[in-house]
Amino acid sequence: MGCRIPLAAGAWLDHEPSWLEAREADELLRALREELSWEQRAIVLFGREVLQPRLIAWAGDLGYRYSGQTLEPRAFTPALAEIRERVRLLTGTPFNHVLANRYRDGRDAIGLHADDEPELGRDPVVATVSLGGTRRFVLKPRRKTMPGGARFDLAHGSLVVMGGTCQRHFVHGVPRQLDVTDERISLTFRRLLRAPG
Ligand SMILES: O=C(O)CCC(=O)C(=O)O
Repeated sequence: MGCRIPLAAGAWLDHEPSWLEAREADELLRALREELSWEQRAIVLFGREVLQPRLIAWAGDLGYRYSGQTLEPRAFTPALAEIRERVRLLTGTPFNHVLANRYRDGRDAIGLHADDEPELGRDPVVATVSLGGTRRFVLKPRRKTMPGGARFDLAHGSLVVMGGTCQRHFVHGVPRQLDVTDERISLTFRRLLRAPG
């Protein structure tokens, strides 16, 4: 059974810990490891080029620009197309882009950030499927005066959907967890309204 975590100022987050059955999640993880072209890319952070501490792959009808890099349009593989359709049926959002993050172990991470690129529009819905090792998800208000936030584990086969004003008022991330040795892959589905200008 999933639950909605109510947040301040019109933001919301849904968490379905066992969205996929274990067998389906295992099969998807195996397919993604094989089908996707994984790479470690450099991004611009505080004006400096650094390697992202994780591998990425993606698929999308339009290019996606974030953190000073552009991901060119790339076809959805069969496994990505199938899971995108399932996420669309649940959320009602016609996602046209997916960014896959591969955390090789607990040393890989993604810092606190918002998915607030202009191409996503004002209040985007962003859905994340988690596969493999369990990692901690952290959501914090941007302003110290705003209440709320969340911190919970993302299990194999779970789904998180952020919506409303979440990207305007909150930042989220997956911090380093040095005790974690398992690999994790996340699929973050977005709907781009236009190509980057
Ligand atoms: O791996 C995750 O669960 C989060 C990924 C994320 O925040 C992103 O791709 O923007």
